[in-house]
Amino acid sequence: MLDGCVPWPAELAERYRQAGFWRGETLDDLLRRRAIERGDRPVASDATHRLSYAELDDAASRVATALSRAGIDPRDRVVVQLGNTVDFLTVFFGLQRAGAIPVLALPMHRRSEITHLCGLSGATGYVIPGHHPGFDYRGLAGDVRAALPELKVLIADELAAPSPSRNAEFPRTDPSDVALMLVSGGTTGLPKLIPRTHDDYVYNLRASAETCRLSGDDVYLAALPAAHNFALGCPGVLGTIDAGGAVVLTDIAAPDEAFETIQRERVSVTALVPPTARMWAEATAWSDEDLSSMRLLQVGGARLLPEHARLVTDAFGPVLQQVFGMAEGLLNFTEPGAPEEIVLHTQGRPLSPADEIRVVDENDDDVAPGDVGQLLTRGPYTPRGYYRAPEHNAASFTADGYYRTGDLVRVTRTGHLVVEGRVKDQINRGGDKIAAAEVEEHLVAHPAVADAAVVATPDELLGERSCAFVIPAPGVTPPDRAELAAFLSDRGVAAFKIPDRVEVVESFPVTTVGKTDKRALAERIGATA
Ligand code: OOB
Repeated sequence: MLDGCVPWPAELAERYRQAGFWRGETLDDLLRRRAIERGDRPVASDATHRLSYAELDDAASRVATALSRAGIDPRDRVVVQLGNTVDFLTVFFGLQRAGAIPVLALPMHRRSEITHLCGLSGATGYVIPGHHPGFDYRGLAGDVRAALPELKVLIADELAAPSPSRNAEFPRTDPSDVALMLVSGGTTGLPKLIPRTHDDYVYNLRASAETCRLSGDDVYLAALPAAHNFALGCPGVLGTIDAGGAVVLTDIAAPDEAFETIQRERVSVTALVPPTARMWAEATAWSDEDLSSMRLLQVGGARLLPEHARLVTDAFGPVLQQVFGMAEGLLNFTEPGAPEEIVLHTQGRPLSPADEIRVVDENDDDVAPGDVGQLLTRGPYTPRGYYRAPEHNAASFTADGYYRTGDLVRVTRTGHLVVEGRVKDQINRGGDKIAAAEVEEHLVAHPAVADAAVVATPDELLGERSCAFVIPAPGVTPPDRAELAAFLSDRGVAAFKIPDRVEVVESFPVTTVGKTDKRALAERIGATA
């Protein structure tokens, strides 16, 4: 495995192979195989492009050839920042064919995040869209290159452009090596990278597709960013391609547009975060589009309240599937057709028979069955460490390789998980994850801020929003939200991380061990909101 990664123990890896979880197949094998079997069948479309399996396969070869000409070598990391367009897939599979490793940044990441991801991954390249309505990615790339002058900036549509020269041939990648890196939601200063191997990720997407009973007849709508694990491989765009189906990509999740797309393309499966699912459910009341092709509506990324789950089933029929997953691996699904009791009130059951789950107290002792505790997990698609992060790994994984999810769960008698809260210092803003510490570090860089503590506040629509408590530096005018928002934007912080609310205080309440008592702070907001 690539240097800087933590491999699974050899004995366990052998067991995963023996049991057939790891098939020795690469993501490139997957596309090549489907291209032979399904040639002219449609694989992907967006607002302006439509590709067949054979065309995607060919585009992947062109991109791989162009990457290699640009000096991208096998095992090089390449940060990819593309929205939901066909280019996302041609670049993703082009990198696979060239044996390079996509590092999947989110479209909303900005200078601060991208510079960090390029630096941490040691990326040699950074792929951006050629044209993007509403945001200047070339300008962003210029800013990033100011910090990392060696970085090669590559334009997605130029990579995929037809070329008269012959496509290069590339050696096959080792299936036990890293196929891609996902960005973690993060709990500490800056996002971490999760290396996912071919073996683990092919299993992840194929097992997800099986659980969702995907077939070549399915049409998957990617309305969440394809760079996010949920829409990428759970089963997402990759699971759909593996099943021989078709993928429709869009950056617009608003119901008017999405419903039109569902009707036009006969979409059968999609994945949403809870606030969008609720918006869609409400919108069915006044829409007259034919949505009868929808057979599976996945909702995950943040807690879906039972009353909102009910809204969704009332609006769309019995198509709801709750998904509790994480970029770090473990996925839980409610089974299609499961009783309402399960679909409305639980976040699903672990995907794999080899997923190991522990629910523990603060001493890492198992809680009594059915009690709430911290979820630990390991298994065939849950990596053993973040990339180049030994110190962080020591805190995020147990000595015997369990990942500490930071989620508080209980397990029902049927083996389904219910998410009850979390212990990690993170805000879940409608599915977008914000590491409190990351935002705090930016805030204290402001000359008028002596200290900062960022907490979640309840929100009717998003579930949570962020509130920054700040202690002003002595003798200055305390900064207000507008001032701090502008400051964070200037520092290149993604917009969703900018605190929704700022409260100026003289001091922070402290716990008995002298740490900032964030729970007490959050309660203060609860009282004044
Ligand atoms: C998904 O992945 P991430 O990496 O953005 O976030 C993972 C975290 C979980 O640890 C949990 O705190 C929260 O998001 N979460 C949920 C949830 N699904 C995720 N909390 C409550 N209920 C749920 N259904 O969010 C993700 C990855 C793959 C599939 C689905 C979601």
